[in-house]
Amino acid sequence: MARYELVKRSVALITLTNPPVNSLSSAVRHGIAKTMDRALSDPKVTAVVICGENGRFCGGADIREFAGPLRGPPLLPLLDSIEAGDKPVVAAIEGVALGGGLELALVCHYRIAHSKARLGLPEVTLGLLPAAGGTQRLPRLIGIPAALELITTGRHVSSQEALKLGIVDQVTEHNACEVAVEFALRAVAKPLSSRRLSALTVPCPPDLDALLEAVTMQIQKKARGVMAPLACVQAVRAAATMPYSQGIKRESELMATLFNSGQARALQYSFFAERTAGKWTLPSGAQWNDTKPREIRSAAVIGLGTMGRGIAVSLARVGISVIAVESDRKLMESGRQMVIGMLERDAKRRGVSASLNLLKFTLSLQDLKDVDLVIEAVFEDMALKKRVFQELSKVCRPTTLLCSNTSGLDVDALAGVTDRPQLVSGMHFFSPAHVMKLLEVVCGPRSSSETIATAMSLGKRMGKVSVAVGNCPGFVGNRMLKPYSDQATFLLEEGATPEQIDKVLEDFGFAMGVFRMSDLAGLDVGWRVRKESGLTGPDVDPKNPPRRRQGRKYCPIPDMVCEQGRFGQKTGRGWYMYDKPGGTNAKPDPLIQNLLETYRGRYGIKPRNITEQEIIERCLFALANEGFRILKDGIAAQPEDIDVIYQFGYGFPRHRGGPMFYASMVGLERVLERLEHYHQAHPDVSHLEPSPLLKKLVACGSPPIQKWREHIKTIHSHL
Ligand code: 3H9
Repeated sequence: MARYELVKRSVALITLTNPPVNSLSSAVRHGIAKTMDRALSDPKVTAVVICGENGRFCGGADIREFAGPLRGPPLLPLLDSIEAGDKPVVAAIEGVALGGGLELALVCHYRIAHSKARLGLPEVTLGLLPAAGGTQRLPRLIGIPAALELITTGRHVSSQEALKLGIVDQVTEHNACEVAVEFALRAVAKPLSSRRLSALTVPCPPDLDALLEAVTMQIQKKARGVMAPLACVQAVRAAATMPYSQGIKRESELMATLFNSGQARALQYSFFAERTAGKWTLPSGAQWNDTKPREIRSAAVIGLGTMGRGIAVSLARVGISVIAVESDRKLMESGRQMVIGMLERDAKRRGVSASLNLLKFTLSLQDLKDVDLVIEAVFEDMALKKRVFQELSKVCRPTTLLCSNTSGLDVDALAGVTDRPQLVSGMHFFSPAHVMKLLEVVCGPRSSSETIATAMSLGKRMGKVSVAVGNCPGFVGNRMLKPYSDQATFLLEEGATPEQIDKVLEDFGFAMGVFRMSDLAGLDVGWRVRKESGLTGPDVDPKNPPRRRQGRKYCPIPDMVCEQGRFGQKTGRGWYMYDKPGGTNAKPDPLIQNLLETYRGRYGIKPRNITEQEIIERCLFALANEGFRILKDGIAAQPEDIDVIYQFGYGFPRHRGGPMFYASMVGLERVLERLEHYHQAHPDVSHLEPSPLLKKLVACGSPPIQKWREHIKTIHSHL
């Protein structure tokens, strides 16, 4: 776990060996303690170099160990003892020095970084703070403002930036380890006292209080209700105002509070969920690690609406040549302007040149003969999509993969009109597609493992978090959205207002409440879907719209809002009013208040006071309940997939883990009991009826979320 060698006769080279990221597991800490003792006690050794195996210095504490009791030597005293040693220690940083890895480097007396290395203290993203002295040493090294920014955001910096900030002493293009050994030999005769960061005084800015206040306000605005960044500010304040020995105590106290919080558990769960989500398995048994994806060099995007434009940009900026197809010259020209503008802005932001030469625009599908993959992004209309797929099947070479950016239509029905159903899958992007990180890869029953592997790997290449899902109406994300938003509109009928519901959801941590999100997405989208599915239309009596349709409870209020031409932000009116069409500043609208009062009066509904607890429970437990159904139906393979989809596609707060993790934290028994309660009160709302899987899990003693899979594995999977 820590290898020891003597090099150049007098330098002890300690190599951390815990693949893949050389995290500081108990065995590694033990290894460091042992090898450091050996180096410090061996008179032949004049200096020490610490490096990591396989070109990675260290990815920090072993996050998996946080779930159990502490074993092995604690990190902080171990690091303090390295710094206190009387032989120079040099960190040779290749790959990454993150979290505890950077804290280890900070107790070394010198730091040499490879030019491609990345450094940072990302503990805050795991709901923690750098508790092995990081909050106390970094400010002493680079000053309060810079340290505060790095610690509260968890941002990684390049080695070049680290050099500018003063975190590292030298950046090299060569083998960092070899350079560090030479450096160590030169450092032998030099005094170490000024290299021990804990002994330095903090360069304290005169306006410390104002600075900390400003950062606190910024955090409260951006990360509402999130504890860790605020604790980081307090720890840095301690560094600025207390001697090291007291500051470190404060750091530990703050860490203890965070460590035991639900937020830290949720954020660490989220870290692993994001990685687990990429590991798909199909009913055939084929899986992520035994199926080779095809290489995609060229792709086509059909339709240059909002989605198509974002998809074209996502492809081109990772070096894939793109043919974009539109049906009419005017649309094609405006699409071209927008795609070029988006790519140019994106390239400017990233400091690279825009890959405009990769783009081609055409009116003819005939031009797609030779592309490797097509992503269809036309209107959400099955007949139209089928026509496109039929045409593609004729035009493209037989090996071209055909994907649909549908948000919920039957991918297998599209596959069925082609000559290559095994090469068809869904690639459901989220709007705006070049910004949003989520990609649902929809596996049809006939999609081959190579098709899924290729779509998943293409997603990864485009920087997306890709999740494989089964084929059913709405897939995972949009299928779950329905009960969630239905509950919100039923609550309006009963006495709530859009702003009340949104405030509760936003205080919970959602980026946007359900009504503000609908206004942003456009209310006409859902209206069109409801009309197409026969739920509303010209046959409905506008004066007395029925509240039961197709055998279920139905809330006509969203249709009534649309009938007034209120489609959300784009029309300047929706659930809220805006300064102008396209405005984003949502204000409560008395007309909506009026509409709700008239509606309740018409149906004799006596408005009641609705509590925050009821809003949370009805919206979020209904959301999770559908998640349990999705798991049982085999549309998602594991709860982590659902949670990742909700975090990256629907603004579910990461520090709550996602709807399924949230349900597990509330307690499955409690969720079941509340759903039963609400279903009793609303027996005509089927999505409030507790799902069989939820009941089964409760009957099995509510196992932890990581064990749910064992209770669903017998069910037929669509994945
Ligand atoms: C800390 O240090 C606390 C201290 O301040 C004080 C304590 C007292 N532990 O991301 P990848 C796994 S908190 C355990 O796919 P990449 C990961 O799950 C820690 N496991 O690779 C995956 O497993 P699998 C602060 C870890 O190349 C595999 O390694 N540190 C850890 O895209 C590959 O990971 C951080 O927050 C870990 N620390 O990215 C850094 N790190 O193969 C967290 C990774 O089974 N790590 N794994 O799915 C990262 O940000 C990225 O993993 C890294 C590599 C950039 C290092």
